[in-house]
Amino acid sequence: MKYLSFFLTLLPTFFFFSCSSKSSTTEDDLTISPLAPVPSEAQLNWHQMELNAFIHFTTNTFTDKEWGYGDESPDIFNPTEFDADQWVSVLKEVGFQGVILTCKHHDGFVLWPSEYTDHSVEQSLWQDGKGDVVQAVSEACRKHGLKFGVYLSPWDRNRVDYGQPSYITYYRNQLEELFTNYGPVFEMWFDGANGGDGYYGGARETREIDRQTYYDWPTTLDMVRELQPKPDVIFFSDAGPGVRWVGNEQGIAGETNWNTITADTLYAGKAGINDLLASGSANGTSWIPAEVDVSIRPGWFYHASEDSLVKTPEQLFDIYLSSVGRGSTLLLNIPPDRRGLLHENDVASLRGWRKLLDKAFSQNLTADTEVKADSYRGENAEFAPSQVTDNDYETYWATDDGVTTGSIEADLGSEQTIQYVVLQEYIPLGQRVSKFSVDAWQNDKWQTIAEATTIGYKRILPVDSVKTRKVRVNIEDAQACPVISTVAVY
Ligand code: FUL
Repeated sequence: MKYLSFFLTLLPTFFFFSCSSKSSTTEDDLTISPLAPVPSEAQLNWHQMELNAFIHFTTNTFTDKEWGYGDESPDIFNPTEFDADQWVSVLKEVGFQGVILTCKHHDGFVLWPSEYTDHSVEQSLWQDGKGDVVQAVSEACRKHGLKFGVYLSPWDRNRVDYGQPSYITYYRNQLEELFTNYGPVFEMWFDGANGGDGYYGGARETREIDRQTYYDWPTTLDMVRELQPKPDVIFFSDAGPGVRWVGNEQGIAGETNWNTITADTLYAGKAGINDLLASGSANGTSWIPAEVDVSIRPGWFYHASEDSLVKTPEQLFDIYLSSVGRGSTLLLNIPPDRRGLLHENDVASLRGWRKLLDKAFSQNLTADTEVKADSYRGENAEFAPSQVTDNDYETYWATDDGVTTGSIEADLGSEQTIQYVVLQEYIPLGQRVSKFSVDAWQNDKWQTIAEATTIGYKRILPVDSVKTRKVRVNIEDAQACPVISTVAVY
């Protein structure tokens, strides 16, 4: 036992040296050292979800506002055909893996019958005050096999004590209800928005809080972790710690997108950090990937005036490329209407988008083709180039330690027209690649058809209908030996 623990103590040191070593790999030492930081199990699961849906629904849906002031009467919340099953079955059909619901937005109206406030569905006309949106959505998620997540706005324009310590207790009490009564929660979303003015129990004034200290997030997050030890909750905020905001609401992750960032000086709502959030940093000290949140409509909430402005399938497809296709997860907002249903236009757009995705990515032309590389780790079959086309994320092509460049080539068997090149790094071992290019064999020579920087969990490069029989991916720079799970061509 003693020897084992001695060995375990040495393990990190061993990893450190072998990780930073520039010497080449020896035959008996082929294990690839993780390049820290690496994702937690929950973060890895989150990456693999790729598509999550956001649901914005509250009194705003009935007042036509985006940010309710906090003085709305609960009576106005009265969806006539509320059907969470319709929402979740459509979301499932088009490929979403999880749903995050605005359980309370900035106006403070609470979508479940909370013990701690009289400003909730319990005081509304909806289902005679007996309804519970959180329960309906979490149950529909369980029924359809989607994960359930919560958005609970820290800013509360209704609460009389917003700005005082007692409000933090109120916020934590609400979290306790959400994390105790509705089954597992995969992600908790707390955003940094705070416009200052509000109803605040009748005070109708502007209140400033110190965004860095007021909420005392570390204590709140520890409390949540205790409420739900497993599965781990992913905490979203500008600064993580689970996932970070991408810095814009247009659906665009950075062309360069590191999952790593140094969070020490970041906090939710901090000004001037949007570009950093979009790109992350190569030498960041924590794994906090960017989540791309964007709405299918101009607003986050339903407005009849925006029925004709629902993003088209083509626009959604572009957003998919600039989010999932840049190594992020897409959180697409689809706001239910006043009936309590996803609107026909939104549903039609989602279905059209799914068709485009299926059409674009249905036939991987590298599947079972011959692949070769200029080198592979220890010339051992475990790291052979064929691992990138076996449709198994757990297997990969890798080079020797100290070798941070390499080319891998797929022969498609006959000339094909290609539109997309899809690459995946094996991120449990860290994000490594910082520069790569893609060549196509044309007129008896290699022509560069795409160049980019990071790969991460998934990188999709559109190439403009290139006709070729052979495709070559060149890793031109990496922070450590590249570890590539997938090279696919469509
Ligand atoms: C922002 C909020 O102010 C918006 O209303 C919306 O909820 C968006 C997702 O986050 O911070």
